[in-house]
Amino acid sequence: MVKISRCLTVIAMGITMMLAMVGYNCNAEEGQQSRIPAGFRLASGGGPEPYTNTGWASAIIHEKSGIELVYIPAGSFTMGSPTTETDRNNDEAQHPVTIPQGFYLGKYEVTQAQWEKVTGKNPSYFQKAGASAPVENVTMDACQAFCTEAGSGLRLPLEAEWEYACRAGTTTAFHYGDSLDASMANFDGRYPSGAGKEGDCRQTTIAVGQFKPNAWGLYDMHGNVWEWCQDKFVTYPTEPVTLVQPAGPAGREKDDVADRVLRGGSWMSFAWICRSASRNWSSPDDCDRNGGLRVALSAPPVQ
Ligand SMILES: [Ca+2]
Repeated sequence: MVKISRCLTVIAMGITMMLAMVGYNCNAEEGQQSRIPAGFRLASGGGPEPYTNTGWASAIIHEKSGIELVYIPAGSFTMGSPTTETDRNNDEAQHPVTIPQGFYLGKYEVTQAQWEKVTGKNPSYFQKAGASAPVENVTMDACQAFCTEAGSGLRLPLEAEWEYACRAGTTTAFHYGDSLDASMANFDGRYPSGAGKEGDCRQTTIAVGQFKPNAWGLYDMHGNVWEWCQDKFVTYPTEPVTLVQPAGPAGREKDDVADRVLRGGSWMSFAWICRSASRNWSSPDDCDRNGGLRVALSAPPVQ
């Protein structure tokens, strides 16, 4: 009996250790279990993600930075824009993309306060916009370093992850539909799209999260600041792509200055530049007051 009891105790300890290794915690509020990555806690109201039954939490907060991320389910989508889309560019050729693993993406752009909490500095041009405005004036290299310093596997999203998450199942020019005006996003409202009404250009970044989110709960995917992606700016393939999602941030060789991708448009962009499929690029060591970031985190299936 004693032997059996000890044996059961050892098994129970083993299971506990295994669960701890994958960050499997209990969401007391919901009475449901959610898998939470190490270095994060469950966000208020977050239970198991409702899309693909992986057990990963639907929303988590990074302990060190306070950054909140939401779960984006695995799936397939058509990347790029149809030739019928108004004001499209010819670098947006449509092609099928499969996102094999769910992942987390920042609910908001990284704010000035979050950047300063991790790095001790605030390089932003628009500091008067406040601590809740997105950090800008950051190079892609600085964003990679930020992710490394923040730790816990935070990284920049891949371009395909970004567009997939922005669309959240939509096929229109914006996740809102085919119209965009200054009541829907922070961009140069003098140049709206579709049925959007002409408005003003705010001429500054503003605090994140002031407009409606998309279907997956992401804010400011259109406008406010451009968002750096991890990969190089390349011509799209025509054949289907299955994404290889990285486990963490990637640096670059010193002499590798190939342009990197930025997405979503900024406070000074016209609406058509803020479209879901619209692409921008810059050298990884360039920065200006239009460019910031949103972080991602891989969430692979647990074996
Ligand atoms: Ca943005």
